[in-house]
Amino acid sequence: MSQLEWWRDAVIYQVYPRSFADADGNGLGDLRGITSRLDHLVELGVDALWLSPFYPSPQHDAGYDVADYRDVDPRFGTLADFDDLVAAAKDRDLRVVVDLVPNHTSWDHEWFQEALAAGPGSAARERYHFRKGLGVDGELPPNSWQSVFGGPAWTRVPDGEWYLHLFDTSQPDLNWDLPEVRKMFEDVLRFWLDRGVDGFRVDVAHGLVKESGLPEWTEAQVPITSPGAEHRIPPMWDQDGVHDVYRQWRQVLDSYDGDRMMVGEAWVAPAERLARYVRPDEMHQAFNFNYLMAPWTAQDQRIAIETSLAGVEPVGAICTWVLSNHDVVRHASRLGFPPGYSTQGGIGIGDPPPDEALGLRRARAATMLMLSLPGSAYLYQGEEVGLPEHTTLPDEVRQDPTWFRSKHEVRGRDGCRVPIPWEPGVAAYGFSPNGQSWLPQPGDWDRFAADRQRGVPGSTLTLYIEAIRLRRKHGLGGGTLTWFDGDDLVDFRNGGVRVITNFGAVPVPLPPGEVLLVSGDLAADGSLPPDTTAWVRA
Ligand code: TEU
Repeated sequence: MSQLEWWRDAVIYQVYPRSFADADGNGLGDLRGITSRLDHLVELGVDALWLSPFYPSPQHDAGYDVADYRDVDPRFGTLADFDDLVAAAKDRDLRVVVDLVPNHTSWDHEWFQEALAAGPGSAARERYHFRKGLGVDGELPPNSWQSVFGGPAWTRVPDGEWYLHLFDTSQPDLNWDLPEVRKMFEDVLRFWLDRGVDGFRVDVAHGLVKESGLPEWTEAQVPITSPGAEHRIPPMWDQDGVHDVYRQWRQVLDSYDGDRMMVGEAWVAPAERLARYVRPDEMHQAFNFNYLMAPWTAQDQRIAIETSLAGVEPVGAICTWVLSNHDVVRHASRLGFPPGYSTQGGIGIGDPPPDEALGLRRARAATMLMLSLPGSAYLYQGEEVGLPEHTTLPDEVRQDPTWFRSKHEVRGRDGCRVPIPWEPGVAAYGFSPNGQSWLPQPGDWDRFAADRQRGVPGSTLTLYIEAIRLRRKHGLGGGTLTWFDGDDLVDFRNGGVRVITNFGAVPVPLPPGEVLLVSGDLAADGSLPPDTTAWVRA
C-alpha cells in the first residue's frame, strides 16, 4: 500500500453499520460486530473502510439524521467501541473514513430543540431556515421547493413558522451562512481527526449553501443536478458558496499528520461541475454518480469513463468509481434489466423482477471493468459476494422515509440495505448471534454467504479478491488508458494490462497474451462471451 496519498488509488469498502454484523443480537449491526469481521476486509484486500453514520439518532433516515455529532448511538455501541474499531483497523493496515452529515441535523439535535422552544425571530432559529408562510394566514409553504424524498421541503411548526428540509421532516437544513454553524462542524472534524480517523465522506456535499433569499423553484428534484441551456442551477444545489466550506475544511485536514482525506457526495453533473469540488484546495475526491448511472452499453460506458477522466484532469484530481451504495439498487440487480430501464425508485412486490443470472454476470463484468480504472474505487458491503437487491421485501417492513413521504408510491432504498449473509445454514446467515435482523433477509441467500464462497474457484468473492490483488500488482489504480475501437466493446490498455468488456450479443476473440482474470467462463474456443470482462497481459 502506498503510504503517500493513499487515497489516490485506494479501494474503499463501504460498511453500512446497521446491516454489516450484529454482535449484541438486537437485530441492528454495531461497531463491535464490524471489528469482529475486519479480517474479511483484509482478505478482500481493500485499503480502507467508510462507515455510514453510527451517531446518536432517532433513525428516521437510518442515521443520516444526526442528533449528536460527537458520540455513538447506544444501539451501535460506545466511543470506546469506536476507538477499539479504529485500533483494530490500524493493526490491519486498514484506513477508516467516517460519514459527516452537515447539510441537516436531526430534529432531535439540541440546536433544533432550542430553535423550536425559542420561537420566531430568535437567534436559535437563525441556525436553520425558518420562514413565515405564504397565504392569508401563512398557511402555505414559503416556496415550492420539494423534498428529495417527496412532498414539500417545508414543515410548519405550532407557532406558524415553517422550516426547510430538503430531505425528511426530521432533517431540518442548517443555515450555512452562519459562522457558528461553520465553527461547530470544524470542531466536529477535529473531534474525529483527534480520534484517528483517516477521512470523511461528506453527505449531500452539494447542498449546504442555498441561493440567498431561497428563490422560487417549482421543478421536481432530479437525482443529478446539472445546469442546462434552459435551466439555471437549482437554488438549493451546487451553489458557488459551498466551496468556501471545503477550502476551510481542507485547511483543518492539512493541519493534521497522516494524509487525511475528504470525499464528497455531490450528485452533480456534468463532470466539469463535479471537478470544482476536487480543486487542489478543496476535497480529495468526489463520488462519480455519472459513472454509476451510465447504462450498460459499450458507448455509454466508454463516454462515462472518458468524460469522468477528462473532467478531473484540469484540476489535477483523481477519479472515483462506484457501482453500488446504500442509496441505489444493487448493481447485481440493476444490470439485470434492459439498458434504459430505471430502477431509481427501488424495486418491490409487483414490479418486474430483474433477470438475476444476467444481472450477476454483468455485475461481475462491471466490477472488473471498474477495478481496472485509474483512481479510487468504492465497494458497497455485500457486492463482493454478488448480493442482489431484496426485490420482494414486504411493504409493511419498509423504513426508508421515501416510502412514507411519497405516500407509498416510491419503494425507496430498503432493498439494498438488508443485513448481509456471512454463513450458510444458520439463523440470519450469521449476521446476528440469535437470528435477529432489522429487515428480513430472503430465504435463499445461503449461496451468497461469504463462508460458502471463500476459496471456491469462480465464486464472486474469489473474483473480487483476485481482481483487487491484480489491480494492485499491475498498478491499475495509478495508470492511464489507451483506447482501442471495437463494436460493442470497451477496450483499452492500462499499463501492462489490456481490459476488454464485451457488451455485444456474440463472443469476440481476445488479443494474444496471458489471460490474467476473466469475470465469467471463456467460450470453448477461448473467445470472450457477452457481458464478460477479461484482463489480458498486454
Ligand atoms: O444522499 C443524498 C441524496 O441526494 C440521495 O438521497 C439520493 O438522491 C437518493 O438517495 C437517490 O435515491 C445522502 C445519503 O447517502 C442518504 O442515505 C441520505 O438519505 C441523504 O443524504 C440525507 O442525509
